[in-house]
Amino acid sequence: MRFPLLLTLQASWLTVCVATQHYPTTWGHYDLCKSHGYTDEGPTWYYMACQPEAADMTKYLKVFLDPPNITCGDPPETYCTLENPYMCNNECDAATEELAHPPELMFDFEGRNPTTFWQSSSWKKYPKPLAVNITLSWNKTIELTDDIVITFESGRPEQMVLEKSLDYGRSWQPYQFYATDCLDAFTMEPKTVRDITQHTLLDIICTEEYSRGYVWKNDKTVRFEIKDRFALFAGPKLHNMASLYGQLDTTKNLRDFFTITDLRIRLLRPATGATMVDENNLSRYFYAISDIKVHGRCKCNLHANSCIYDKEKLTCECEHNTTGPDCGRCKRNYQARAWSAGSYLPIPKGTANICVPNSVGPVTRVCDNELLRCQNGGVCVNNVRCQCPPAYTGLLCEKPRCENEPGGCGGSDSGQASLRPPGLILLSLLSVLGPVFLGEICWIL
Ligand SMILES: [Ca+2]
Repeated sequence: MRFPLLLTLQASWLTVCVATQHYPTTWGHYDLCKSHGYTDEGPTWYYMACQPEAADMTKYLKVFLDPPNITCGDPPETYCTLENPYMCNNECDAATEELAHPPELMFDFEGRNPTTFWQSSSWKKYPKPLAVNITLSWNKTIELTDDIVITFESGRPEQMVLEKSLDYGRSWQPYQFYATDCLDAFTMEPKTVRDITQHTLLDIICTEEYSRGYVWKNDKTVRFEIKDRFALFAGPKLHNMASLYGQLDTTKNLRDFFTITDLRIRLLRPATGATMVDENNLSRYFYAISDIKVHGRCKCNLHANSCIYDKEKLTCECEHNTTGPDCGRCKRNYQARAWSAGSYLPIPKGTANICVPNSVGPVTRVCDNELLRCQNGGVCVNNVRCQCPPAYTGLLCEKPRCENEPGGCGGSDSGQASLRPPGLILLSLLSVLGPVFLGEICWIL
């Protein structure tokens, strides 16, 4: 998963080093987290959160079923439809490729007709529950960026739980409960994602939205709504992603909510389409899933904008002198201050939180001569503050002083437009693009 974006960034970087004389030719690592563009006033930098591109994460998972022998076809079995007990032409035979329904068919390219799907053996042991756990493991922390969508080829289950793990499957928490009758199945009041507010976003609900029986045959999907939850902060059309990222930057619980290492789909009761189970024809009852969508990105703690898949493992390509699978610690000899995650917010509000060489000594956060530069001719004093020229103020001398004066900077002699650092112009405009869902670029600030 080495993304073309990285190459693009490096290419534009080379161009820009030549083109913009007032920037030195060495930027250290932080330059990988900004890209080059043009405005009417000339070249500019787009600063972005240092994170890999969102992608289809089903390419990188391992799937485990429990019980392991629950897949149909060994021995071969014939199934009837739920709607019509006399229509029994669904044959499953694990030894015949065209009639086999192995788990990998939940993740192959869909869009063909007929669809390909995994199928369980039937409910032969009724009334003992037909329970199946499907575990998806990435062996890497992933941040979800879009809805999880499970498409059932048969009726949707009458009871199901979607669970997540943040510690590689050692412990599990529910994400959402699904049932035809939430009170009966889980003693929970039925709710929908529309009942959730900013204050209750972390609440786990039971929903009846995705469990209607075969009379609603055309509706085959079960969903865990990520975008609707994002919309509570970013607005209905996710036009204000900056607001969401501001929340993510400061609220660990919220970040963790969308972060997983594993997902587990617990199928607890198949579709029956009726109150009574037909014990004379149990081959009508089974699970079949044609597709599972999981969209997300490697979690790299905002210290990498690329994630590679090598030897069946995802790894962040860490920048900022960080290391570890999630860039979760400073490299050896770069521990002059405690490790900290990067920021969704651009300099000067946010910071790359670069790990600092031991030789530098304790650092207090504000500026250095190489990476967190004072702007507009400001001079960094002892890494503690920027000494600004008279026309500028702000932590990194990023603000024209005239902005605070009566009449603002409208005067003809302010000269701010041409001196203003490239990269801070147009940034708020670009932030509305909501690049989590644009696919090709990291989010731009
Ligand atoms: Ca499929």
